[in-house]
Amino acid sequence: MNLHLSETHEDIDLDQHVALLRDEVNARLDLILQFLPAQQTGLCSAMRYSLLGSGKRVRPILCILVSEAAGGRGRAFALDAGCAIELVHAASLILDDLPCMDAATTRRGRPATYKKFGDATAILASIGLLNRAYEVIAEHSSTDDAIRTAAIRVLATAVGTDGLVAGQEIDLNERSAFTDASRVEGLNWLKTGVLFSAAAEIGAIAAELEPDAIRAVKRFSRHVGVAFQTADDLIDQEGELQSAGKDVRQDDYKPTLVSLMGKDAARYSCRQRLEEARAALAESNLDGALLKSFVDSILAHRTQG
Ligand code: GRG
Repeated sequence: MNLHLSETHEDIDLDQHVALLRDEVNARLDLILQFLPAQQTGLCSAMRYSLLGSGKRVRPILCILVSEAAGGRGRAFALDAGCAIELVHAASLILDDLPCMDAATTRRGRPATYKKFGDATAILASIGLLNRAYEVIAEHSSTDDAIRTAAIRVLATAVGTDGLVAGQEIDLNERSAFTDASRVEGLNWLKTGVLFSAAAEIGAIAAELEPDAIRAVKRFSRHVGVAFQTADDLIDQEGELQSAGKDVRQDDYKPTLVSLMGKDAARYSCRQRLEEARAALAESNLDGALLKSFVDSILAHRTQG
């Protein structure tokens, strides 16, 4: 679905627009993982199972909304690159659930990938999704090489030793000793913030924004990503498996902002982050009304006391 650019953002119903974006992303993800009949192996099934479950698609929607806030420039690329980010996210969830990591049994309301396909196929499916992600961006031949290269670089950095893998290593092997909320926030940045930031930055790159605007978009998404992880920690403590669609109370023996500061202070921290995000968005000079409402909508239910 394309945003009708003649409409002002105030005229657009956010929920309806986000629902249409989610449908558009889901349809694209399905196409991205179409395999030829000869390739229909357990591995391909595991990749589709992990990707095409009931994810909220927050990261691709963020990527597309940034390009739409810039007038829709580069939107087709933002859609595919956003989907690539969702592939990376799905790859990370497969690994995170493994017995050697979080040992979670349920994801998106159904058995974790390793529970259904076994550990080995789950690991291979994660690697398959990760590589398909880079392929999707590289294949977008109607987009300039410089834009595709920049997007791949941002995504690779987000996955690597300044991002997800570093966050996961710290989570598994260092976090238990944390007593300081700022160290937890640093970890939240690596585990979750970087991928949010990559999504928004790639949307900005797709729209060919000026460097100052890209920096403001990155600041905006950094605050959103860190707040999202704190909200996720609140879900872990307050949610139920049924509504969360995944195991809860996984963090009972881990330091989180919630365990170190208490629920009210964690909520307050989310609200502060939202304020910072709004300020950064205003500095970007984008038409950010929908972005702001979207971010409010994904965080609001957890940040209210
Ligand atoms: C090599 C890709 C790769 C990763 C290796 C395992 C790992 C390092 C990182 C895991 C990081 C992780 C699981 C962070 C948690 C992020 C998070 C808040 C997940 C929940 O996101 P939602 O709520 O979930 O967007 P849905 O299911 O809606 O997509």
